[in-house]
Amino acid sequence: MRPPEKKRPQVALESTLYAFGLPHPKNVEVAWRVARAVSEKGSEPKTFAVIDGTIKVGLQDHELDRVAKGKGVKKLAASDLGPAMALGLTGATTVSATMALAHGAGIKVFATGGIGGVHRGASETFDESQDLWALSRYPVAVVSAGAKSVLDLDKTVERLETFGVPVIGYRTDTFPAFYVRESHLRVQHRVDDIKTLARVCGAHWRMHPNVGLLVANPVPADAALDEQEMAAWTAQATDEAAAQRVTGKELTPWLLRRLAELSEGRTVEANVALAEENARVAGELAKELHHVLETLSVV
Ligand code: PSU
Ligand code: MN
Repeated sequence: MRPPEKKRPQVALESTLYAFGLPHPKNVEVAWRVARAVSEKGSEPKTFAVIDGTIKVGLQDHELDRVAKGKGVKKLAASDLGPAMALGLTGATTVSATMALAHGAGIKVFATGGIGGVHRGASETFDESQDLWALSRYPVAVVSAGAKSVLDLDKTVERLETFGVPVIGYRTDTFPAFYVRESHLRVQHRVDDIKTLARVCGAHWRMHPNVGLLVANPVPADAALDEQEMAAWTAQATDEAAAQRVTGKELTPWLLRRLAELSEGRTVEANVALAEENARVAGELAKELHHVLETLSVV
């Protein structure tokens, strides 16, 4: 008899990035590319969504298609999961929802584009992403290109600290600014290889078994956008959103769409490149973590 096949380590992927962050039909292609990037590193990609009230851990082609088209698809944060299940809704999961579900499914590593955070003007609007709360609540390592640069990055980093979420710069000394490789914010800890990154995750969970980690992985250099140009577009998009009173769940997708217009599609290209890169790192990390968690005897 053949020995049972060894389970491949899994990587969680979110679906809001596709449904609300990238245009159709490009988003379907990107979803495939991101999943392939995980597979090529020897891990198994699992894209999360809620379809007609049922939680999906891994999407079939027609399910991904439905979510990517976005029609009748809700944007679901962690707090929306219960209502979505009970009410039979269909929705894409954000970072917060995907962390909650990944944790439930026993998946320790998750790749996204950039997390949500504290929005500009938050001292007035109080708009802070549930992603920050989820990071403080679920023991999952989230690989992202920092937080989306439409946010107030200073305040986002402060919140991560308040919530006790370690931010690990992967091959970087500064907190990446999503489309831009660097920011003026220094990370507390820098790690340059996957083995060490996995050891950091393992040790963190020994100390804090219920808290996530943010792995900050800069956009690849050849896809990065210019800081000055990005700052100008972001300021314009933010002002327009405020003038049009775009708030709540709509704000992040609205800003991403507007930046794509202003940059003539360049932000979309950068977003795709960084999402794929994060998937590669997450794929490697999941494999390595497998060994670390096996050998780290948790007492
Ligand atoms: N990363 C991207 N594009 C996105 C997102 C992440 O490259 O659209 C999504 C994530 O799902 C994240 C959400 O959780 O944006 C944040 O939304 P909000 O600011 O409303 O919490
Ligand atoms: Mn919000």
